[in-house]
Amino acid sequence: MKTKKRFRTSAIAQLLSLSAVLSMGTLAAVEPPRPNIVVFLADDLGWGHVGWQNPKVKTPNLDRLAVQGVRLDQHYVACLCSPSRVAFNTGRYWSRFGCNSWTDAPQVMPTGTETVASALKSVGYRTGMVGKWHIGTGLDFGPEAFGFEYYYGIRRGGCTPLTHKWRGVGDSVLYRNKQIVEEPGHVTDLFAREAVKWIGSEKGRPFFLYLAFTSPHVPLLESARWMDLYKESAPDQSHQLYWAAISHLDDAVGQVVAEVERLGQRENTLFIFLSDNGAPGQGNLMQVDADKEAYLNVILPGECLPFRGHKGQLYEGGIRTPALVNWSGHLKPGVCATPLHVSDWMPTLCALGGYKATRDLKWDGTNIYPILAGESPAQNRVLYSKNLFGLNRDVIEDPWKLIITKEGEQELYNLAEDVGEKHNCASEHPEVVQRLLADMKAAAVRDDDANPNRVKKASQPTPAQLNEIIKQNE
Ligand SMILES: [Ca+2]
Repeated sequence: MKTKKRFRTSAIAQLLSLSAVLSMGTLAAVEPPRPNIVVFLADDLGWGHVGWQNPKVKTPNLDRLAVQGVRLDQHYVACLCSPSRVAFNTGRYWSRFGCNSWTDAPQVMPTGTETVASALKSVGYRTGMVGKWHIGTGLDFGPEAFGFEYYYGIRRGGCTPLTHKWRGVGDSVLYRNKQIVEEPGHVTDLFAREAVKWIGSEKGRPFFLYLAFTSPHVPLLESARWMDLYKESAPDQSHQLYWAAISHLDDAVGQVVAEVERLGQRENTLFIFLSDNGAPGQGNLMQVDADKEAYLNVILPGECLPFRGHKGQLYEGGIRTPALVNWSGHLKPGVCATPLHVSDWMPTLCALGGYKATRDLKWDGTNIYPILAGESPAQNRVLYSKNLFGLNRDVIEDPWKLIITKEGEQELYNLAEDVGEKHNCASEHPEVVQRLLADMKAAAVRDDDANPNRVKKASQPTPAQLNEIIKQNE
């Protein structure tokens, strides 16, 4: 039975507030635990493509974390790669940085931006990143510049899984710190190996590991070990390949968890699993210019049932992705139905790590640990998002969601009654539309206040050009 970590009566909320006030003196004297933190980020893994949401998909390691942890039923990200990553790392909406779409710009965040890694490092954490950065391809604007002591991975949008090249041509795009490396192996296995090695490389300091997989983003190439898992059960080759890649990723997650257990750190370690956007619905060959015959020529799944839409769209399928948090012995198993946002993790992890900002970091996110722990009622908040070069926007205020499309149309949905976003009720609730438009306008005030690449509006693509770019690129 679902345990909703959302308090529905004001009486309970008042009681909790009162008890919080009464116990403040006691709480203030208690040192908070400082857990190790491991964040797994999948790339293009949509709703309904993990085992705990769909028994056809074999993800035993993630399922264990989900069932024994807190499943986040309404966790929002951007509809594309780079924006979600900016928000996770900074606690701010991506639009503050002008990062409203995928980008291979050398710099995405201003030098000196406080990130989860730099904050935790400043309070004694060991910080390591393995995997896809994608928020600044320049060597001076990579993970090393934003608080990570160790880095192994790729700085741009993707690579071929076995040759580790952008679109399969040129040099390797795999780095260890600032050195390009060439080594054999599937990128998912290399990331697992590197993460496991890094975790055990030092004792003493608590650690923060950010493991951002390139999978199941195109191009996918999986061996028989993973493909055979779905030989009989997948409805088609597209699902067979996508799910094989996800099971492979799950195995990497299992290796990291096993290493943490081996080191006796299981109860001292908080695990988070997220995906940066919905299922792709894109051609597997889209980013391959060499050895095309090695890859399955299929369109990868784009359905994120029961939601509408997929990657690149603001419907739930594009921005509401599988997510969980697990901290054995600290967080009770259950389901959190509160709307949460990827920008919430920085304030949350900073609070758990004992970091206190000495200047205003202008966070849009908020510390959600009290909600996850069932200690605090859900907040009534507005979640704002600007996407696809700023051409489409949305605002969510439970249960309402207003989308302004790139054509300028208004779409209003009541997510509590219509999670599939089938019925645009904007004309039935003009007052809600007006309120949410005002919220959107207020939230947009700080957009671009940390944008190192200010782009003039005139240079942004038109909707027609945009559709073409989307088709050609991601
Ligand atoms: Ca992605």
